[in-house]
Amino acid sequence: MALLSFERKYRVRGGTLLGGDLFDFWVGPFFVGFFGVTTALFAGLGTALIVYAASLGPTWNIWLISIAPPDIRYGLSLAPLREGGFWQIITICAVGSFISWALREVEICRKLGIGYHVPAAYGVAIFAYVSLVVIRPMLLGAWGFGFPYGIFSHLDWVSNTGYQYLHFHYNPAHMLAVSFFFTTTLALALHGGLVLSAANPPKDGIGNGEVRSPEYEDAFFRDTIGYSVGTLGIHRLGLFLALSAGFWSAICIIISGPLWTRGWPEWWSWWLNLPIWS
Ligand code: 07D
Ligand code: 07D
Ligand code: U10
Repeated sequence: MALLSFERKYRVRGGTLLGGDLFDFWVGPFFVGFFGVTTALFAGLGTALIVYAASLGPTWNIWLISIAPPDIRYGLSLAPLREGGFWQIITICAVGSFISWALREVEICRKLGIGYHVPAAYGVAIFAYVSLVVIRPMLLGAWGFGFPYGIFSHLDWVSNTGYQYLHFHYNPAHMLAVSFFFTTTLALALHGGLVLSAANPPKDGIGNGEVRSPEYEDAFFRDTIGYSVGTLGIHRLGLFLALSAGFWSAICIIISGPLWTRGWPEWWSWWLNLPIWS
């Protein structure tokens, strides 16, 4: 079915979680819904606050604008607007709009009668963000442990936080996360390559450019590595790899400080202390 006639068929009422029929409509290509409105409100307010806080700062240089969290001495209390309070309200707006966006995705899934895999996956990204600006700061007792909202300043935060633990690469959860990120790109490159190779075969080769079926894709990997994970399986694997990358990222930063306060290389002394060496 062509996309436009499909849209006519499925663009009907129902499936919303909140608001009933009130916001059950589309604006151009966008489904609105109750959570579209809350997304727009949170994102609009958050963006306006970023622009306003930037207007008070020393620069309009897009790379250097930075809205910092409060000083550590404010602990978990509210800070004055210009001393981190903007960061706190912007964080509330960000969490509000990310969660609204996920719930809007859920409503769209319900309308279409498809699974909730995409919003669940986005939930892992939200978890990683919340682990940085809510969970870890709360465990450490101050909002000041969150990262500043600025393009370069957030990179400084990552570097400074990394060196606080001497050598962040020795964080075992960071190792898992990094390996899952690398594996995700490997899997997507293999999958994209394989699908295109079957959909776009050479015109002058065996088969004269005729599009190949999934059996050919299976056969390629059976011939190469002795096993094919299958056409549905590669998508399950891809989702698992990508979500694991985000999940272990969240874990690696939550445990840095709340669980382990020394340098990460020192954590590995358990290995040297195993009784088998003595
Ligand atoms: C391609 C989808 C489109 C999204 C884009 C990002 C904004 C920010 C805000 C001026 C893949 C839109 C950007 C809305 C403008 C202001 C105040 C997604 C795609 C194009 N980072 N990070 C970037 C964010 C963290 C790190 C780029 C956000 C953590 C490193 C962009 C968050 C840590 C590097 C950006 C976030 C961290 C970057 C490209 C939130 C650990 C880079 C992002 C909300 C995760 C790279 C100058 C990209 C860079 C980069 C945005 C969090 C580390 C500005 C929104 C604190 C090491 N980050 N980041 O393509 O070039 O994402 O930085 O958590 O090297 Mg970051
Ligand atoms: C948090 C983004 C969430 C985004 C959301 C959506 C909008 C809308 C609108 C475009 C999690 C936002 C949407 C704003 C935009 C429009 C229209 C994603 C998030 C909800 N590291 N490291 C990681 C590597 C080193 C350090 C993660 C590699 C050094 C610290 C990942 C290397 C030191 C932290 C990772 C390396 C160090 C990390 C990031 C190599 C510094 C973290 C991915 C090759 C000296 C962070 C949860 C991530 C983390 C993190 C990779 C090096 C420090 C696994 C490959 C040794 C302090 N590093 N790192 O988390 O775990 O994405 O955050 O050297 O905090 Mg690291
Ligand atoms: C995949 C796939 C597959 C496909 C695919 C894809 C994965 C099976 C079939 C998809 C993949 C691609 C298309 C490839 C490219 C994608 C990427 C590289 C990922 C990154 C994506 C981007 C960078 C694009 C990001 C763009 C976004 C997020 C859109 C931006 C949208 C907006 C600004 C509008 C947002 C909509 C909202 C909030 C809800 C509805 C709201 C409106 C329409 C606005 C109007 C609002 C109202 C009516 C409410 C009132 C609001 C008020 C009052 C608030 C105002 C307040 C103020 C203060 C301003 O596997 O194969 O093929 O294609």
